[in-house]
Amino acid sequence: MTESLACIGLGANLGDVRAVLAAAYTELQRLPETRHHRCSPWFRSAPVDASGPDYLNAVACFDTTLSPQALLEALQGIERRHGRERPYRNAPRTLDLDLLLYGDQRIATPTLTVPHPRMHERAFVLLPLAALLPDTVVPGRGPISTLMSSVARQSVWRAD
Ligand code: A4P
Ligand code: MG
Repeated sequence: MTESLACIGLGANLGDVRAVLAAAYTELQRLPETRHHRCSPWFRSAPVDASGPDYLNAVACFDTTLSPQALLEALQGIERRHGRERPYRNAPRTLDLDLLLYGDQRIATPTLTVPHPRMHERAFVLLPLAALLPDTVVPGRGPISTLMSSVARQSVWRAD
């Protein structure tokens, strides 16, 4: 199978969020059929469309031959190991791992939508992604530089 660049959004707003994000990135690096891992700086932001404490967010990218569905299942396995519970949509969470981009593919199945359907309107995704891959073009949405100008009023700040 050919290799694709996968981008993962990491977010947490419950518990020791720094430790959780660091552990999650380590687990991503250990996934089979993945290589060339890199992680953005970490950013803090107020919850968007949600409540609870501020979030810590980052984006990780790697090359992979895992299929998008296999990768989603691997992400959900990591979430579960970190005690993720889903009492209601957008509930505060110990760890949220979203598949943001998978190469330049557009995917719409009952369990997986790629690009992630809300990523283009969220500064807490776009800023870390741009820090890592400034030339990203979000399929169906456009260049990340253009997308960032429309979220400039959302306050997101570097956490390191
Ligand atoms: N699913 C479909 N497409 C995808 C994808 N590309 N990546 C399905 C991951 N999952 C995808 O997700 C529900 C279902 O979406 C999964 O079973 C999967 O089959 P979930 O993580 O269980 O539920 P959720 O967290 O309620 O939804 P989601 O989509 O993760 O929420 P959002 O829209 O990502 O929002 N504010 C700040 N500042 N920082 C944040 O990180 N995160 C959210 C979550 C809200 N506000 C936030 C942040
Ligand atoms: Mg999620």
